[in-house]
Amino acid sequence: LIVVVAACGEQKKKITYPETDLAEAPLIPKPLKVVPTHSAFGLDAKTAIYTTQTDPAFEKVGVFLAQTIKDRLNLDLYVNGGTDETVERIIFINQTDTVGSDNPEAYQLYIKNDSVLLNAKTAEGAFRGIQTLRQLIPETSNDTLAERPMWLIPSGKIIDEPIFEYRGAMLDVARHFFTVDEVKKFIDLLAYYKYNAFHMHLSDDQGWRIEIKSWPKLTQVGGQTEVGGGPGGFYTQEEFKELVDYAAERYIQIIPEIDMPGHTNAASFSYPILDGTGKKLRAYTGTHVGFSTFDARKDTVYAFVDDVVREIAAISPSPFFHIGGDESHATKKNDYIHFVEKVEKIVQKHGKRMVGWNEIAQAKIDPSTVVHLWNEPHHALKAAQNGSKIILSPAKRAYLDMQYDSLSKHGLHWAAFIPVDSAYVWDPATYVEGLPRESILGFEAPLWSETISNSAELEYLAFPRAIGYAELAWTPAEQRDWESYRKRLAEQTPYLDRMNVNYYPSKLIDWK
Ligand code: TNX
Repeated sequence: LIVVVAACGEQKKKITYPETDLAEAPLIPKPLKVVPTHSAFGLDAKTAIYTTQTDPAFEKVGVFLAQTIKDRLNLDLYVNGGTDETVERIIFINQTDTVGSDNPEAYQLYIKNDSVLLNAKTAEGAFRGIQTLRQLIPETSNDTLAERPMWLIPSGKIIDEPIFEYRGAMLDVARHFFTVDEVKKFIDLLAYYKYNAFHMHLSDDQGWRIEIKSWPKLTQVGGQTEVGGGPGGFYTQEEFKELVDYAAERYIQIIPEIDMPGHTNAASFSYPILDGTGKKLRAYTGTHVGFSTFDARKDTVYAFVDDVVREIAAISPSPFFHIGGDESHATKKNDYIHFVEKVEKIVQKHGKRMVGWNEIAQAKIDPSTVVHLWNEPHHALKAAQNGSKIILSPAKRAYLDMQYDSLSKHGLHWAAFIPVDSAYVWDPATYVEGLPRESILGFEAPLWSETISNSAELEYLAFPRAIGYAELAWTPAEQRDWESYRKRLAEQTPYLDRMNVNYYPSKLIDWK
């Protein structure tokens, strides 16, 4: 490879690049450190991508980059191929242990006239780095600088790594079902902004969305309903695996959630033996919460949970399994605690770390269990004192299903109206008073789907706010600034338009 770099170094024709400023590039999330050198790398048809080949994952990252460049610019770049005649410039994706950080997602970019060097310790870090590179490719090429069109990438150095190890978004596919393709499109958008976790809310009162082979009626019956009376739907295990793989190629883990012991009407309606309400069961397509519960004193219920966790764990590489546990208003408190403690053992038996909404901290949970804060900080504080890590999703600030304002077409407002600025101008790390920084696993933006049922509606609520949340979870608070952010956000329109994203055109942003 040294040879290739050297060969490329001997430029055939001297090009006079226009002055650039890497520090002004509209990158989101904003990188930790940017040092501009005011020249450019000319991405063109004679650019080749080389990667470290001792780790095949690095070559895959190179192929991913080549594919995005092909889709967008229609340039076919070699990955670990090409000859002296076909290669004049290179992008080298390099595995190295010396990126000056222990963070597995850290990367460094050195952008010069004839080479881009992307250093990362892991393929995951390299993948985050190529998102930065993608964001630096300009909309239009310069067609007069050389014999071929060149897309000028501003030169300089970027040193980057995230503040949070967990940067997630959630989609509720239970209230309304979203197809495999709709979910993939959302994952693509999340990957571009360096998310690394996608939490799927797979069951609720209104629907059960994942095939469980040992309990087939869950999908045959419970999968056929959704809010408003639509047809519902579910993922076969093969389809779920397809999503897991698709996300994994983007270094995003999928965290499956089966919500219990409340939010379980669809399961109990499919298998009445699970029910703990004693009331007459019927399919539910409304939007109330808190009326359903499993029978926490029945062995069959735990045999059921064991089967469900076992089957999902087997197709879910994420170390986490989310058991929900929220709003179990129809479960007696003692039963609830008993349930959470028993289910934690089941989750652990199948090799996973339990995650649950903040109510689970009422039980005696293991320090390895993660508490997902949404409404009651004291639960999270108590769990943190006992050693648990916390995922932060405070509804007033982080819920993607909250309306922007009273005129918003979709969404709810029980927690707050969340305009684009109030979604951005706060600090997750200090939001919960008294919660130590070491206890924070990360941040997640949940999107509940009572009021949305397709990609366009999903995107109206998620974008642009999910873009700002990506920055809250990646960039240190001292480096975040609303005025800088709103300018960079305005520059996302070419990407969002190219991706056909139905974002909400907030008046707070001077969209390009
Ligand atoms: C509360 S947040 C819920 C969900 C609803 C959401 C709507 C949480 C753990 N439970 O069941 O969908 O509000 O915003």
